[in-house]
Amino acid sequence: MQEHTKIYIDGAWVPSTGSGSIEVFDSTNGEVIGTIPAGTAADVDAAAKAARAAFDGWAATSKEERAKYCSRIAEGLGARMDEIATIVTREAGMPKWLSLLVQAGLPINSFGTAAALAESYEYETTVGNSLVVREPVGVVGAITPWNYPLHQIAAKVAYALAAGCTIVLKPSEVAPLDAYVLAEIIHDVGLPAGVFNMVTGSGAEVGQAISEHPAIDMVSFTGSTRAGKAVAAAASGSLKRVALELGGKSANILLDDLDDAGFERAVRDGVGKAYINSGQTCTALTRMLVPAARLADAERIAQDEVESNYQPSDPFADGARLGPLSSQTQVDRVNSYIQKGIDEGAKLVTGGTGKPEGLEQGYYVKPTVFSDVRNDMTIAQEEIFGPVLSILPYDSDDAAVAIANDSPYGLSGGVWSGD
Ligand code: TXE
Repeated sequence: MQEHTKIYIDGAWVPSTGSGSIEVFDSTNGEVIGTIPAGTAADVDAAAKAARAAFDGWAATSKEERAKYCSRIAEGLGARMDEIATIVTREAGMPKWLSLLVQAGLPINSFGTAAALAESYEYETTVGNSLVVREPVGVVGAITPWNYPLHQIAAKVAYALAAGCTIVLKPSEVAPLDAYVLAEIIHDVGLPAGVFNMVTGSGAEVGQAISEHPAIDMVSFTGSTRAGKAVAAAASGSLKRVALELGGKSANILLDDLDDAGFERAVRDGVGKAYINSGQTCTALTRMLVPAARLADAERIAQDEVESNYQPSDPFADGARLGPLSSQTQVDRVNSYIQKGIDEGAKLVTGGTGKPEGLEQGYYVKPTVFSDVRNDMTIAQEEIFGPVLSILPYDSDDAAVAIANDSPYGLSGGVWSGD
């Protein structure tokens, strides 16, 4: 049980001005594993002022100095990898062995890459008789989600620090415990006060306050489309820069020139690319497009792959491939999409609604495959964010491309060919 009672502002652990707290749940059994302060707009104001005050000094540091801090943070994360992987597996449900590589590994990589980039980047270039100078944007607000919680934080914080920006971070209230590890490491490496600040709390209060705050020059957000729109609207009042990374409904096109072995390999790989992190991945390839003549083969292979290799289990168990989702809210959301797929007439190949057998505790759902999906069905248009794969038949390459592009999303994509 981790009871956090402080937030991090101006180089110090301080209490929130509010009195509320938010519970954090263990995805494997639904138990409370921690609490964090429900921060307030006043906390964001204090953090933004600290970041503003620290900005001129931090922006003026040498690139070597900024690289040194990023490297030290990477080392600090490296020393606590196992702890980070365990926390994120509890928060988000990814199998522990994979969490070590991805959830703990990627943040180390980000800080390491940022260190190298800070040193090698050309801040000044000459174009004709002009000198182009690249400067840090200022104070950056970072609002992050729960699916790859520390990776999403690192992917914003590391590069902002390297560029000479100062930061106000709001981690996801669903998966905030890993962010405390990072803040502790940042404190231990002695980053100058005010360069990094962390206010925990809800999106509606803390996220909104960051998006609105006039002293914050840019907001970088990853999360739902709904919240992204709220961030962009709130940010417009101060005309700050906004970077949004929202969802996806990406297509994986299997072309008709694949031989049987290639087709089987592509279908099995495609299941994995839809199911990684229990489908809680913005780039998940959730629409598999197959030649109509091979639809039955695709169903048979996908069913075998899911039933042989992707049965849900405790993510800490040996050989775990598919853990739970991150919250009861997501379980309800994913089950309601599965029900919609059934109601709208898609063919249920495997899975369905409800709890998998023997996994009544925790946020587990049944790994599901639908076939004969039409692209106008809800399950082909909306992001589900669970282990739910839709297989769609197509008649020609052009038709496949048209189906792939017939989506409000545009994040990712895959193509398999024998050539
Ligand atoms: O995310 P939220 P939710 C998608 C995915 C998922 C759905 C719902 O489809 O099923 O979103 O997830 C903060 N102003 N993705 O509702 O709420 C919030 O506190 C400012 C895809 O749980 O968007 C958290 O820090 N901030 C995505 C962050 O937004 C606000 C990853 C993300 O949570 C806010 C997550 C507001 N008004 C969900 N409201 C991806 N791209 O990978 C919330 N937040």
